Amino acid sequence: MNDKLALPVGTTLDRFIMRKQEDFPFATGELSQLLRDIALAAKIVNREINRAGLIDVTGAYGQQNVQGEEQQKLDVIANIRFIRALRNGGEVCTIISEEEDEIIHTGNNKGRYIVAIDPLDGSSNIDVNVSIGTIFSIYRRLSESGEEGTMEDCLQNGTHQIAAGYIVYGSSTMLVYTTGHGVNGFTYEPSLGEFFLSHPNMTTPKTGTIYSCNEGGYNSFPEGIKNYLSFCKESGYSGRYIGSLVADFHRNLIKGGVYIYPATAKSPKGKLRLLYECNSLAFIAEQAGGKASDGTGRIMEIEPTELHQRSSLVIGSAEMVDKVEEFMKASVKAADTVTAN
Ligand code: AHM
Ligand code: MG
Repeated sequence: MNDKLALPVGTTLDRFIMRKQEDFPFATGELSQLLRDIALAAKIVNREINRAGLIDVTGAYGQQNVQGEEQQKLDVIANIRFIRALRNGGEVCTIISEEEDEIIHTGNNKGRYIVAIDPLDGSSNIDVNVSIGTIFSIYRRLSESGEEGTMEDCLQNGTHQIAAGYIVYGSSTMLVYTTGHGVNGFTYEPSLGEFFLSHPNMTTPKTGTIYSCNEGGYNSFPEGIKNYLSFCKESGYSGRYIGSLVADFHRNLIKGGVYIYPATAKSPKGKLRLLYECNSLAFIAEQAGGKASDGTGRIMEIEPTELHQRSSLVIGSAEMVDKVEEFMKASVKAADTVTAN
């Protein structure tokens, strides 16, 4: 990291974003404003989450999203809050959301940015006071300004992200983001209504001893993943699985570990969404010195072909992700040998 970019712990998110912008010549300030819009919506969603047990926002909304999953009321509320903030901000021409079937045109056709968002991740944990999160990716539009954004704008691979981040609504609320120059984390101070820099220049340990995986699906996991899980157990690793991707990822980012959601019989292409979940966290993982793979190759190089595309995900400490890929490769080789014989 460039020292010139270092700012002290306690710097407010707004000031931090503004100061970073000053370090980039020709920056127009639009991306900075966009990040601030996201932070504002995050504060509002945080407020709703914090009083979830007291007001009527828990439980099912009574509808399914495009992927046939039951929407929770807070899923819907968070979706509305983020879309409203992004629409009002004016920098974004098009939004894609895990909760929406189709592309959302904001009406700001001069907006230079595309946002992909999972407004509230970890739906199954909403009603039980367990950490949940928001995940976002920002891309520059490819189409001409002045028109609505296009499908091509939305289906860019992860290497084209210009910023990505997440908010974890946990024991404290944190916003972590990257613009491709390292990763910084901010903790929310509710009485002041501000995010403050608390985790500057976050880096993830090269390796760790935590694996996070829903082993309920074990019987239908690929052989390579089964073998890796046996390796984890033989090595005395700790299993830690919250069931909220953001929270599991955040813990592993800090402590060192690997999160695995492989293909299963129930979700043959994996459960997690490439555009709303995998790419964003992959960008952050790589910026922090970690890795993200689908078990065979780099997540950010997968060319998306549809909005709600799913992928297997192996993400976290670089050496652990490499190890999973090794086990995957070895199992394919072993299967090939058996077939050849
Ligand atoms: P969601 O976007 O509908 O909340 O689904 C994504 C979540 C992840 O946060 C979490 O890691 C995973 O689904 C948990 O799935 P499972 O219950 O199959 O372990
Ligand atoms: Mg999700």
